[in-house]
Amino acid sequence: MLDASNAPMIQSAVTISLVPEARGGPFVFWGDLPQNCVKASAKGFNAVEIFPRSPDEIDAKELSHLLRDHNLKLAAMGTGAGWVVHKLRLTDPSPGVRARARDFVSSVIDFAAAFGAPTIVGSMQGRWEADVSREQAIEWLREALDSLGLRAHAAGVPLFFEHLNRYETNLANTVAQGLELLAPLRTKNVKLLCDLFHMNIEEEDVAGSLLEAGSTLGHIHFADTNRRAIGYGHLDVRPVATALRRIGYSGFVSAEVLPLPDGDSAASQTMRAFNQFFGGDHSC
Ligand code: LER
Ligand code: MN
Repeated sequence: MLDASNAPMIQSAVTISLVPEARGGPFVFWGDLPQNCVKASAKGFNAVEIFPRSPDEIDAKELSHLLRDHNLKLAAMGTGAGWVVHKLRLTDPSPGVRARARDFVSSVIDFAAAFGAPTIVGSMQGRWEADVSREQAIEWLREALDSLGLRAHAAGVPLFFEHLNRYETNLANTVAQGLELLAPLRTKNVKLLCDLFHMNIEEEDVAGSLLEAGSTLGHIHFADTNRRAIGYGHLDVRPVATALRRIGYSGFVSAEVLPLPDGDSAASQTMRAFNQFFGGDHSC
């Protein structure tokens, strides 16, 4: 999408978690999809990013009406519940668990794609440990991303791979490692999700790494250094916004942040920051 100056438009999104087991996690709104769509729209967000327990627990017709009635898009769907609730990982030593992990991600891809939305693989990447070597885990992860990326492609949407900080995975922590992981895939349909919170921990230069991601960047989790709303921490956002414009990024910046001091305040602060850095004036 382009604005009047022909610069690609970056759009805003806010997270809604439908996973009670993830309480304490970095999501702005929790439960109550209808009420939280009303809030997201009232705050001025372009889209919502939803984390379901399982797609079977969402009524697609109801979601479709909610998005239409509140003029919202579905920015993406997360698969974190695959790990948090169902203990599924794409690199689990058990072939049965790996197969169920793929099935879970596939079910989210199929559901989200009907809304034109990509699916995120983050925590479900797992980690290498015990009897599984790093090489073996990377091979399993690449195989899974290849087949899930092809499935998403057939459904007309990308698949997002999110590299995480060292406390959550030992497979891919940086943009460079994410690009190295994706490079040999047969499909080019897997894009990087860069979460500014993880990047603040792992990257030497957050803006420089976004430039390195370039056209492989598919999605941004818009979070400050302390995982609170942008502006409640000490991230230097200006070079990040400049880097996103330089690579012609036209996706969502999505608030995946702690609901502090409460979800409404985190959402309002995110929109203030969004308008400051990505609103009409592109000079900053
Ligand atoms: C987990 O820390 C995270 O950032 C999520 O987006 C992963 O699903
Ligand atoms: Mn994230």
